[in-house]
Amino acid sequence: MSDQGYSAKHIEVLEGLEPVRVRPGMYIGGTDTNGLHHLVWEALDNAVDEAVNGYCDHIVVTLGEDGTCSVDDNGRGIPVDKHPKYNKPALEVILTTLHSGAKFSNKTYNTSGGLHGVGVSVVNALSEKTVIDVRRDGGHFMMEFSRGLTVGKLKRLGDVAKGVHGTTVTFLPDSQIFPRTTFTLKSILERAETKAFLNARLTIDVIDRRTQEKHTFHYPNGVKDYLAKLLKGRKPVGGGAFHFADKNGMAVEVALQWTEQTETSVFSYANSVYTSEGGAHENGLRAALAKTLRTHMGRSAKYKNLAATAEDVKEGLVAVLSVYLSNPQFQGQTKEKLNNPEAATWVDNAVRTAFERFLLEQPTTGEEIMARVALAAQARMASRSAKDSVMRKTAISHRLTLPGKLADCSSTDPSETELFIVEGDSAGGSSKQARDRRTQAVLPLRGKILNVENATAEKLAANNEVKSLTISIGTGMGKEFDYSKLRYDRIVIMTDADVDGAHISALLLTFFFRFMPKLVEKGHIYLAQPPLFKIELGKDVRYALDDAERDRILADAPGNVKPQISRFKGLGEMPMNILKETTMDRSRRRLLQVTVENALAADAAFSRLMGKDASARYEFLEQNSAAFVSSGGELDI
Ligand code: 0RA
Repeated sequence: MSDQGYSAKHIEVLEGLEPVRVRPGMYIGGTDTNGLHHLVWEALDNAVDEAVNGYCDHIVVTLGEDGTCSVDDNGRGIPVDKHPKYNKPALEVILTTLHSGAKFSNKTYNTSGGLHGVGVSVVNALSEKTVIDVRRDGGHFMMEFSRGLTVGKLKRLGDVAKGVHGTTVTFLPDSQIFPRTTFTLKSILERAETKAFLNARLTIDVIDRRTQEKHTFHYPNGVKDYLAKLLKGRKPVGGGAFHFADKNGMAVEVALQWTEQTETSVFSYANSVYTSEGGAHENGLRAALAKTLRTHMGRSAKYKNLAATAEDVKEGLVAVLSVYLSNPQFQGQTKEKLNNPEAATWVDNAVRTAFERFLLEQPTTGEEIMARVALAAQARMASRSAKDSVMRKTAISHRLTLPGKLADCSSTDPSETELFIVEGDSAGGSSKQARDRRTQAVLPLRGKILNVENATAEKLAANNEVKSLTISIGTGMGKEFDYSKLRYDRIVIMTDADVDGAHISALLLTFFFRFMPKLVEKGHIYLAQPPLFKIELGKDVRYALDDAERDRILADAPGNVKPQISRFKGLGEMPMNILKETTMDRSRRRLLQVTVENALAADAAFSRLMGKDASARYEFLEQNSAAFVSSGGELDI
């Protein structure tokens, strides 16, 4: 309180911020660590607003050893001249009145974040001490506050050189309000990085004087850089990202790419404020992508009969959407939803035009995006009709209804168990003997499982082999797939080392790719490598997977002994001990892990093989069955 005593204007100001101290939760969500950091976000957002409007390109956030946080910007500086209505410096009004100050008019603050309508006065209300330092109009000014009140008058400390301008807001959170007043560097770094992604010309330094750490964020490619970061560790579809910026009227910027993953990640912002609940701008984006892709697919002979939904279009999408508008309305539980209806139409129209052009100009990428959407649509359709017969059973009582022919292992710890899928009952018999009963399960499938590529969803759902497989694995399939229900760490496809065996492997892989892709992505699918030849070199017995390995072994063993070569007809005829030693025993076997680099490319190969085109199939089989894993296989000994 200043020593001037109570004047009418002071009382007005005091009443202004009193509610914030009485109910801080209403303004910053709570007084826990999240609430504490809200003060930083308010201060930072004010500085970022200056950048959004083109007046500022450098912000420095400093965490002091004394528990303060300061946000410095080189924006216009908070006005210090007398506010006509209140007859006191604008700075004072801004700091001591709710819903006032920086955002008083659209004229001064063209695309102000508007934030949650509270701003820097809330920081003042909830801080033991707030110091505002302003460089503006050739002068260097300072004013101090405490718990929402002024502490002395605005002071002019001296002159600043022509062209120097900016604001520094330094505050010490009030320990009477916050049980814990320690700032978390990591949260501040994340926030600063995002703001830098959304404002390509802005540089944000974060300095932690408690630890002497310094970080600088500057992303000249803006949301494109943001997208690149989001795509790390994911497998993108198509040759490049779609990026688009439109500054006519409302500013819209989008960077997006589809991935092989099934999750969707859309990060949307309005005036650099994160809208976790989406809203109008996000709806506009979704509508534009769905409409454009459906139109585009309708023109393609291959996809025109596929009724892709907006959900199918969203699958695997990673997107950053940033809009700037002059009067943002935030709504919803946490005020994190954009509610301006005009934003939907605006984004929809702008994105539709640009995305349509992108698809036409980059036909290869366009083709891959359509294939990705088609994959989602197929999985959805298969999953819907298979749902009742397979997924429900799996979800409700998966252990109780395990298929009779599954020889399960005794361990129920999924991290150590393996499921061997074997071809036919006789191979099933010998592998049941050769396994480690504690950790290895065997599921014999009768002959060839259904051709997944050609089957209708109904047929697939009714197929007994598919049912046994899905229930044994435990996860369900398609949209119902639940990774947490996986019953085995490794799923090993074990088929004969011949063309028929390769065909069955391919059918199973197609099934996994289409209906349980995550198992492939996460490296749970393996191909057993049963030998084709036994080569006896006197007492030395060797096994070879194929002709080439046989020849190498023979070449390495020159002349001393006459080799005895025998060829196994199939797993069923392989003696139990040999099956164990060469193919199943963890310490001696070889396994090929299916880590397909590009599931879509593999899927196309499967389509060629499994589809109706018999000549393509024949050609493919003739070439080499091992080509199924050619896009990435690892030897595991
Ligand atoms: C009101 C009006 C103007 C700028 C600001 C507030 C302003 C507020 C903050 C808070 C942190 N940094 C800030 N920088 C500027 C515009 C005044 C003009 O037209 O010059």
